Amino acid sequence: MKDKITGITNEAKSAIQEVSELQALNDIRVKYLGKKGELTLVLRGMGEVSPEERPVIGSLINEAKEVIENLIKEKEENLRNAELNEQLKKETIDVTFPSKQRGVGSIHPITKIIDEVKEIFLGLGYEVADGPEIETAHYNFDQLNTPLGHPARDLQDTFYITDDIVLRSQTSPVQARVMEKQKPPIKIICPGAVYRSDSVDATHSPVFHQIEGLVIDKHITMADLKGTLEIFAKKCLGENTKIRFRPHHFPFTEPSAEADVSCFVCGGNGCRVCKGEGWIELLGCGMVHPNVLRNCGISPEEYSGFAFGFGVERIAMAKYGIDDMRLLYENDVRFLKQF
Ligand code: 2NM
Repeated sequence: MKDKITGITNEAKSAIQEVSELQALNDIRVKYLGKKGELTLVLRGMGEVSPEERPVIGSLINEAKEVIENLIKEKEENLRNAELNEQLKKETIDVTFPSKQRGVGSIHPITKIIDEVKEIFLGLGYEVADGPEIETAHYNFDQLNTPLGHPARDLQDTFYITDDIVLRSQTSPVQARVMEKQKPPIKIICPGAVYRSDSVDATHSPVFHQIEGLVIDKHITMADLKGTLEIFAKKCLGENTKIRFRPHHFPFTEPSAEADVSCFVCGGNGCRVCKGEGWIELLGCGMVHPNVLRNCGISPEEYSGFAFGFGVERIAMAKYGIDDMRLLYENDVRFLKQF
């Protein structure tokens, strides 16, 4: 009986030593310690053992059981550790491995111009205002002294959503909204997208960007307008830049003017960029029409103001020497990276 127990124990020991998988180890547990396992069978055979030997054999069986159980437990721990190590090895991250290179983007030239202009006017004490791109005809036209029948309201030029709702054709409705809400003094610029029913070509796009400025206070004159635009032109295009006004017409300003700047490429001698003129058209401007002030609840007897507006794309094209507007919307990174 003793030899049988020792035999089973040794057999179990070498089986446990050789096993290399958890499932097989569990089979060993069943084989030796299970309900029908070999040690259990020996225990059942105790009837054949003499009464005085029984306690001795009993404790030998228990001892053998404990030894096997401990060996299995130890092996199980070893196998689980080995499995974990194997998994960790597979999942190792080599932090020295070169990473995938992602190209760093760049600021779009349109955004760059808008940021520069904002910076200049914030420095002059202006605030930045914005408003809806889907506007009512009331704010886009009526409030701005652009009555029914005016060519700017034509279906050919403006995107109508209904008779009364349009995609804004300029950012001035933002200024009309501010004038209604805010008591003067008002000093704002309004950058943003505007929409006109134009076909795409090298100098036109149905969506483009504008920046408009507005100043309303007591005693504002055309001299303030001219001085402001001169400071702006110098800061934006270089300290040697000169400015000139030509008479023009806008429904929302009176008098109105277009302002040119001396060519920042040739300094005014004439070159490819200014087409030999020495001057480049910069923006439209004027003194805010008394009707516009009245429409927005501001007394033209008490207050006056100036306004100006320009297309951001046109400035970007002149400043960066871009000859086709479509390049600004294609978003080819090889083009955009140049600015
Ligand atoms: C321009 C040219 C001239 C303008 C006028 C106004 C407002 F709201 F005060 F009436 N905002 N912007 C204006 C004046 C815009 O863009 C070429």
